[in-house]
Amino acid sequence: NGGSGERLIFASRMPAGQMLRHLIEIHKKRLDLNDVAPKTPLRNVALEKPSKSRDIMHFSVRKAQAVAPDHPGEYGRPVFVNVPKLNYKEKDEYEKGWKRYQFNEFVSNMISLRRPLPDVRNPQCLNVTYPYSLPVASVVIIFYNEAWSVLIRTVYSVLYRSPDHLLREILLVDDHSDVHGFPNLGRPLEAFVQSYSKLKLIRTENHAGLIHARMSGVKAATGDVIVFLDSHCEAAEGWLEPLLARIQDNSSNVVAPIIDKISDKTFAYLPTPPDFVGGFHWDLTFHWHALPTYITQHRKSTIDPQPSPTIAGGLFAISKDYFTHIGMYDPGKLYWGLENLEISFKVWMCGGSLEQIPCSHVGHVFRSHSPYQSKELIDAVRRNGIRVAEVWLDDFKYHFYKKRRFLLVDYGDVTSRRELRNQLNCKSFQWYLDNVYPELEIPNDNFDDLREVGQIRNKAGPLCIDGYGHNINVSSHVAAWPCHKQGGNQFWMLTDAGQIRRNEYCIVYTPDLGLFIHACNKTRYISSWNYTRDKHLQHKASRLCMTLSSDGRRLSMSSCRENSLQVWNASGPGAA
Ligand code: LR7
Ligand code: MN
Repeated sequence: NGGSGERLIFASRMPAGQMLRHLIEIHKKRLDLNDVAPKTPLRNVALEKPSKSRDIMHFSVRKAQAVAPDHPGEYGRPVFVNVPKLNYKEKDEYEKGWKRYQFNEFVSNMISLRRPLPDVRNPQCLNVTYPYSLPVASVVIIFYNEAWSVLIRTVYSVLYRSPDHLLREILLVDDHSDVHGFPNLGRPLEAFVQSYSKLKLIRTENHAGLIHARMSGVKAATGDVIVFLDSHCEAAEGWLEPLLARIQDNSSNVVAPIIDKISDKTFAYLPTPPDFVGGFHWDLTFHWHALPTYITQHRKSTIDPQPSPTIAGGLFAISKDYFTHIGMYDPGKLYWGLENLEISFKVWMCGGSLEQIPCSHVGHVFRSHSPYQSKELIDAVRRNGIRVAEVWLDDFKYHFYKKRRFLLVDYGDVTSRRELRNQLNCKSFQWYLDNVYPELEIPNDNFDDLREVGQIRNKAGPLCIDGYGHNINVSSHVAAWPCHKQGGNQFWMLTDAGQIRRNEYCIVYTPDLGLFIHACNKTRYISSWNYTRDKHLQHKASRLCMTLSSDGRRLSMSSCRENSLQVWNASGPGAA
């Protein structure tokens, strides 16, 4: 493995605490080459270099020794910190770590950057041999404001647990981290990268999110296969060969390792239970899903690749050519989220397959909160979801919209992504559900009879039909409001049968009560409308037309005539 990581190239720029940590690392590296447990306990390292100042790391290490007899975290053991016993400075560091990263950075800093891990593989994996010659990997690790020890441990795990001839490079893609707030990620990281010939650092010009960062990595990659990892992972022994071998079998196999859990609290390495693959809920969130019996009962061996309806998204390998062929990720996506389902649906529907490989294990730090929650991020997740739905879900997208309570956002233009789907000759979402994910329960709403879906906008001005609530049968509850393109109360489904409905509720009219919203099933007579060729909404029973008042706030019914106040554009899917 190239380069000399032991040179103290950036020592002078380091604060004292980091410096000592760095020295300890170097010391340990001499001891634990090839990841065998060091013979000298870390305690001695700390004692050999007594710090003159009250160095934080020095004391942390000593505290750690008091609770863990060996090196902290070796073989994936949990590290516990007796927080009340920490001194003021340590406590401050402990809390800051949690706050910044939403995991226990303090504990991570106590653990060797190259700790050995338990071998959690199915014992049968040890009998498998892989060809020497396999496609060569470029590992793409994207990061944003990542903790130093966690990031470097990820890099080391790849560097030292991948056969040299199968690892072309590790591309670290910095999604425009805040190098003032996270100074280690500035020049110290550059110096670190320079000391290993296989490492490359790419910095994106702005903070565009993980989807774009991954694509920058792919563009720079020179290997045959791209392997994506999050920046808080540990690749386990033998992780790479099974992934590459499966892609060598067929370049349209997209494969994920088993993702073990690294505890956000103790950094313990915990194997995941076997036989779980990726699924999703109709709100388009990812979840783990037990392998159905029709697979577990018919497979030859428990270490066979497991077909998986979806992947978690962060950790997978894909042939670079195949990834390019299927159009990578939708570049209209922002920041974070839903790229996992996009790639999942796309791979299956466009002729590839998605598998989890039982003999390949990588740990990932699972945390309960995201460290970068913001309004932009929430909007991005919403937008990305609608883009996935509009391109891949066909009419099943309405199940998603319903889960979202029809709350939509402006999702931009998806024309080119739909064209891509046509060009690639991809199958329907119905096919995907029937063949890839038959276990998924489909809500029993009927979305087969839709004529127009979305907002209903008046021709005279930017006002839309707005139902304040779904189940309140008061006439004032359907009105005209400025169109907001967010769906919700302005989201309607115009059906072939002539109902204007959202969920089970319809716009109805009686001369006595006026316009209001009521459960559709009991109101067929008063809830039927004609959406005429000149775009009038004509109520069938009364023959009257929906009319916007000239002050633009109220809706009323009057006899049909040629008047833009009676012309309604009910067109375009989603938020359009
Ligand atoms: O703006 C950002 N820019 C980034 O580069 C935000 C994040 N990132 C980086 C970040 O440093 C990390 O390396 O992107 C990576 C993923 O971000 P996380 O770790 O906050 O995401 P996550 O692990 O909580 O979420 C999962 O879903 C995401 C949806 O977009 C991504 O696909 C993640 O890669 C994915 N993680 C996994 O699949 C690991 C297994 C988790 C599960 C289930
Ligand atoms: Mn992650």
